[in-house]
Amino acid sequence: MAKITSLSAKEILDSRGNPTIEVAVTTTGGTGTAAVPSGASVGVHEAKVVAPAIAVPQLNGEVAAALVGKEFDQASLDAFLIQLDGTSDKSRLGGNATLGVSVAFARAAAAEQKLELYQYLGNLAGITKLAIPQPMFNILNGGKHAHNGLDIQECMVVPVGFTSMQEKVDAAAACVASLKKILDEKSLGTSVGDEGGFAPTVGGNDEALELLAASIAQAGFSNEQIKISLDVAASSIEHLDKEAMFDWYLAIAQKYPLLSIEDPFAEDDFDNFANLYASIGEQVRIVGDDLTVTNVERIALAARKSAINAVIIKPNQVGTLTETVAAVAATHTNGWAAIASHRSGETMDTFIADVAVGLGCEFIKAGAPTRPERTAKYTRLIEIESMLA
Ligand code: 2PG
Ligand code: MG
Repeated sequence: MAKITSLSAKEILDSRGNPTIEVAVTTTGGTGTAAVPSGASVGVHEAKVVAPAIAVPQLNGEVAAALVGKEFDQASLDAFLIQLDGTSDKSRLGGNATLGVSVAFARAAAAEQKLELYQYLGNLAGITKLAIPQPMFNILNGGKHAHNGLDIQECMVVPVGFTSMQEKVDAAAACVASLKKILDEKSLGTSVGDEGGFAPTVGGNDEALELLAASIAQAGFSNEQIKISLDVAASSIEHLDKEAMFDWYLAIAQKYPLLSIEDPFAEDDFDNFANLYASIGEQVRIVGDDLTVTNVERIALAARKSAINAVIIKPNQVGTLTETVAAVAATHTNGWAAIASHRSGETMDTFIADVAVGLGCEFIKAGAPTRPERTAKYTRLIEIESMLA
């Protein structure tokens, strides 16, 4: 238990220049701050974001008054926040506000116990053997993160054939360098999207995959060393031709070293997810993000429908760390993989790296290895790796 002695919040800008919130919590024996990221491709079932102009005064007023002077552990704090909010989707205080308090408190409580955040989270989740998750690097951006005519939101390289985190980061950076060269040669443009990956003007999904595969090959890597993952973010695609996409997924699963496809269909289309899983699920991971929104009930629904075998874990989709722990546990109960994820609008806060390690996530995606708000997460993982050794 830790007694909260002060709580304050302020507005900061995220990597897109949009306002977001930073929360500071002090307990008797520790302090912690947390900055909250935000999405562009936001699922309709996610916890709601309350604008910082409203959330910050609520945090500094009502929430601080309710919490200061009281003793909590993580579970009782998060339960208190849920009750104080009083809605099913955190639309009164905001999932962004509750998460800011939840993570800032976790950091203060961890400091009080002289633990790193990932160790504190490992204790919460009951994970005894901590490991570094496999990173997925989004080096080619489309969809709502780029507005470059490419439907697919994220084309990722996944360096599986390497041992250390540093080697994986270096391999991804080598792919970025070779992709830049290819784009320059083809005069396709090397501006970048929200997550730091290139956002060239390409002819379509096939060309994007060809460019990605060429970047891997020209960097000198084999199909065994680097796999490919996609986040289609299908709910963000205006005119999704479901049949054509289904056939395309089957085709690319044959043609490329495809590790996973995230949100191949819209966020309530469990049936098409299930059809795709039945067709290629043994070979390619079918991943829920907008489908499952880090929510145990949505994960249970996906299990009943046999729709997926991996789940994106975004703490701000649900709004507290305790609910995030529960979502990862539900994912693992189904025998699926958990993929911790940043958001497209990020800050310099690296808590997602600690969440990934502490909760035992098999994978993490934190964008391209190119911009400080993205590389900060990978650098934190390198640091954690050295502490685990
Ligand atoms: C996603 C994310 C993060 P956003 O769809 O997986 O990459 O994007 O934060 O815009 O929802
Ligand atoms: Mg996604």
